[in-house]
Amino acid sequence: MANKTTAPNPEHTRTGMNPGTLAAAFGDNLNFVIGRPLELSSAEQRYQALAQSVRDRLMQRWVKQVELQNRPEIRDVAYLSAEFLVGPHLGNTLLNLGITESARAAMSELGLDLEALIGLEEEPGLGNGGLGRLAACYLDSLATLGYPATGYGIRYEFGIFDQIIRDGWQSEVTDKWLRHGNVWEIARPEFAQVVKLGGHTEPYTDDNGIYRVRWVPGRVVVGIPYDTPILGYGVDTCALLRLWSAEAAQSFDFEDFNRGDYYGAVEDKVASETISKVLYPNDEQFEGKRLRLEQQYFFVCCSIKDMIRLCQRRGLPLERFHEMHRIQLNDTHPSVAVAELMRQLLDKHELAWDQAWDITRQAMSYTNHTLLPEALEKWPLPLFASVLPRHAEIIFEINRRFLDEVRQRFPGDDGKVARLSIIDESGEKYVRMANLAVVGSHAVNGVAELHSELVTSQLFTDFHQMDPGRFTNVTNGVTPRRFVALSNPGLARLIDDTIGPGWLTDMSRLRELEAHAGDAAFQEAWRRVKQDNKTRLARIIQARTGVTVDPGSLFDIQVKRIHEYKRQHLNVLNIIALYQRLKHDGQVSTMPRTFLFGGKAAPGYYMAKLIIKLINSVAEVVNNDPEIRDLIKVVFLPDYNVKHAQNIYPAAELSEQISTAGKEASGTGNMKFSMNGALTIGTLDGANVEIREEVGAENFFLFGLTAEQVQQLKASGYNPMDYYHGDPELKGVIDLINCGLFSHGDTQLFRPLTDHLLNHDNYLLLADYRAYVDCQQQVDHAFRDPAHWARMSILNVARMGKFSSDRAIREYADRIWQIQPLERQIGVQS
Ligand code: F58
Repeated sequence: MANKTTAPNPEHTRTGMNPGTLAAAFGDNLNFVIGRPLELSSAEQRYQALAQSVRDRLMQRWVKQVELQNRPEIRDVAYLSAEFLVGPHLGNTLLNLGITESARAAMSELGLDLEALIGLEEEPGLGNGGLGRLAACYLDSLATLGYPATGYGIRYEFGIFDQIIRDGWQSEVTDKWLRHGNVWEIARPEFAQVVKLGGHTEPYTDDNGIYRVRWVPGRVVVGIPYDTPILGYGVDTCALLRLWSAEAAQSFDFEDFNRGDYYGAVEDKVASETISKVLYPNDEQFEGKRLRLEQQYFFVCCSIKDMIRLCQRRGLPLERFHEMHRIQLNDTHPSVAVAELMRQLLDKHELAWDQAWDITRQAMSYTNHTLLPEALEKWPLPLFASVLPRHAEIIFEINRRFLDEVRQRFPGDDGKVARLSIIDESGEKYVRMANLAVVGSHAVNGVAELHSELVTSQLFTDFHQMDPGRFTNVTNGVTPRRFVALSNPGLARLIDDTIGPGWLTDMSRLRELEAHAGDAAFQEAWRRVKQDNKTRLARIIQARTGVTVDPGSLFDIQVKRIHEYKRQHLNVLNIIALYQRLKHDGQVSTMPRTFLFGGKAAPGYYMAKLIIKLINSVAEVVNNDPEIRDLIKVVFLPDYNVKHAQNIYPAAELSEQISTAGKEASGTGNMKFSMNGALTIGTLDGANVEIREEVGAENFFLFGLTAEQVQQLKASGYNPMDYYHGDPELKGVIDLINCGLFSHGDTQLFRPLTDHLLNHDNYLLLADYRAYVDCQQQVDHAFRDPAHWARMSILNVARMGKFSSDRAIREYADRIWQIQPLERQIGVQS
């Protein structure tokens, strides 16, 4: 191989950044790590060799940082999250190292195509959607801004299922993402932790006569950490992603085995390893399964013990734990951390209650991501206590002390006590994890201004009244590195050429594009980038679905989890209305449009699955109707994930953000679309409100009821039938679904959906229908003026600075964690 490359300095094959050394590194790794000659290697093996080569360069930087960070005075962030949806690593790490072009040259020197190799990576789908992806964007920003940080989570053996569409229906296939191994992680068995589960507690008096409790577990499992450094963009700093994998305490029970009980011997191993086996694929729907609670406790326990280990390694007394570690709870999934840190400090390290509580509260902060009542976690007390008997006791004691305080401040207000209690005692007893998270944290934040307002006014009203200072807002952000530079290199290049580099780490600089928004030549270049991206996506659509779409048509896209509150079916109602108009009214014209959908439904969520079936059924009819003359096309792209998202956002012209106002906490897809020059059609929900404020009302297609109007309408007795009977077009659309036009004459197939809309319509589709279809006509009208559209698109990108995850992370760092970048922390001391 070496004779094919420019002679490299062998000392640098693990670290060198030029094409020659990268090619040599690739050859070395292919030979010595993978054990294959180039000629006989598979595409997968070549990917492995390239990934190994990039990993070496990553590790070089990580090792340096570990050294710098290993001081007692360094404060770090522990981001606790049951999900991290990081996406493929190779392309992103090349980008962040600044060696994409070197790698491309190195590969082409060997006759290989870099993009093809990048495309082979299997993404770790360790999350459901927005919440998991947010955690990944935050790691990118923490690394880029140089804050010392660890993301702690679970190394699920099976991530979110792969979605396939059969006869228009979703089916799920297990995601074997570790099939070919995972180059990016390093197992660290030396930092394994033991986790107790079940059993009972025993009180005792210690040698000093102090009352103590010991937990005698029913079983123990071991957590093995797997580390993936996440490199920042254009810097040498990394964040660490540390994911725990569950193993049996003894990999085999030899006693049972020797007795001849082979199955008994492996049973414990299987049960232990089940804990990190699979990600629960539900979004916005709480499922009170014992295994889920065990997963949550498993990773929280391992992570807290790991933080304590670090304190001890750096010689910091545990009394100062909170000075070293700031713990962010990404929703309530890790909120048992409040009780676990207390348990460690009290039972193991023998601190007094008040001091342990002080440390816990100063260390913890909690982010709320949803108001939907069905998503709020509450564990039946008997289940909770059987898995975590000691934590149940500690939570009771936290609650007793807290409610004493409440009673003192609000004497006689039993209603308030009942509402604030961590234990729901209104019927069967439950542990309310959100209440535990609020009581145990010094800061609680929502994820967009409107959401944070609703968090205090509707969800945690009583907590807010007691301590308003604890509540704050941090509007979500997304990383422009993955979602602009990596996904949309054409746009990134055009921006670089226009305003120079620097905007990727200072998104406010995009404002400089405003000066060019009206420039015809710039608009033309802008449109060309979009056109290329659309052409590429059209090819992908063709290859993956067989549907031919016109790259000249308006690309109107809704990609996100399928959920009634997100209202994909409102989008469908508009498509059917348009279809009807085109068929029956010869006067009607429309700009050609491609309606694209993508997203997974929770496997047990029947209505969401029926919505997918409806989309595919409408697609089948519309796409094959010769009278429509290909003016509109409807496509459902299967298996929406991070990798596919990277091809979708850059090609979008219209971003559908049409949730019922007050239901979408923030949304982050809305930001990714807009950063790529799509205009938004949306309600005043979540971060849409702030996006519209930033980009300007005239550059945003707004429709629909406000959150307040939604509440008023519901309070005054909403009757969807009134809208059905009051709007002949709407009635026609629903009747058309019911008459079997989209279901081969089956008049029953979509009844559950249409009946629900007509009789309940919890998410007010019918109330918002007229405003939505009218707004879609404004979109059609606006799209007829390419110069005006281009101007609006440019202004959207120019004004999206606020939604960089860098801004969000700085807010967390300054206002919640009180933490400085590593360089500054070291500077302060020396
Ligand atoms: C999402 N939540 C919100 N939850 O719906 C979205 O508005 C917000 O932008 C995003 O968080 C980030 O703040 C979300 O994705 C989940 O997927 C949970 C997974 C675990 C079970 C419960 C839902």
